[in-house]
Amino acid sequence: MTTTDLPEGALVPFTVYIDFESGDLTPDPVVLRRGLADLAGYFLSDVETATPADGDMYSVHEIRVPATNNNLLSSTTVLQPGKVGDEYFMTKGHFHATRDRAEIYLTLSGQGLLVMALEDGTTETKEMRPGIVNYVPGHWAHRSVNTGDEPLVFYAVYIGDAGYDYATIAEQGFPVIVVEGERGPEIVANPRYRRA
Ligand code: M6P
Ligand code: ZN
Repeated sequence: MTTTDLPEGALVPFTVYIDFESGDLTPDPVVLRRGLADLAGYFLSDVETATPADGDMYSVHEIRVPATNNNLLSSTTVLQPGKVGDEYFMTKGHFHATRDRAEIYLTLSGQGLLVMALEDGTTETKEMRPGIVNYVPGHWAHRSVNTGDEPLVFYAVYIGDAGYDYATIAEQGFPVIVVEGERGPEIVANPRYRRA
C-alpha cells in the first residue's frame, strides 16, 4: 500500500515492542531524560540532598504519532527509585494544555502512587503496580511517584492533542506530597501548595 491510498489523517499500521522490565521500546526513536536538576524546586528539600545522587530520575520513551485529536500518543516512563529528603522520586506532573483530555496508565513493573488533582485542590491518589490500569479523566493533573526499591515502569496513552501545562504545577505544586513515613509511604498535605 502506498501512502497515497490512505484516507486523510490515517497512518500506516505499525507495531512496537515494549520490554516490561526496562520500559525500552523497539524501535525506540525518542527518549526524554529528566534528572535531579530538571526537578529543582519540585521537592521540599534541595535536590542536592537526593539519594541516590547520580542525577538520573526518569526517562520517557514515546511512540510518536502526530499530536492531533484523531491519534493516541503513548509512552513508557521509567522512574528510578530514590528520595529527596523524605519525598520519593516523582515525575514533574502536569495538567493537559487542553484540559478535558483523558489519559490511561498501565503499570508494567515496580510500584508507586499516582497523585491526581483538580485545579480547585481536590486530590485523588491511586496505587500503581503491575497490571493496574489507572484512568485519569480530563481536568485532573497527574504525577507518578515511585514508592518502591525498583524502577517504576508504566505505559501511558493519551489523546494526541492533550498537550502539556507544566507551569501550573511548577508554580503551585500538588496539594499533597508522598513521603516515607515510619510504616511506609504516607500521603500528606503539601505545606507549599498554593491555589491559583
Ligand atoms: C507519562 C505521561 C507522559 C509524561 C510522562 C512523564 O508517561 O503522562 O505524557 O510526559 O508520564 O511525566 P511529566 O511529563 O509530568 O514529567
Ligand atoms: Zn498527561
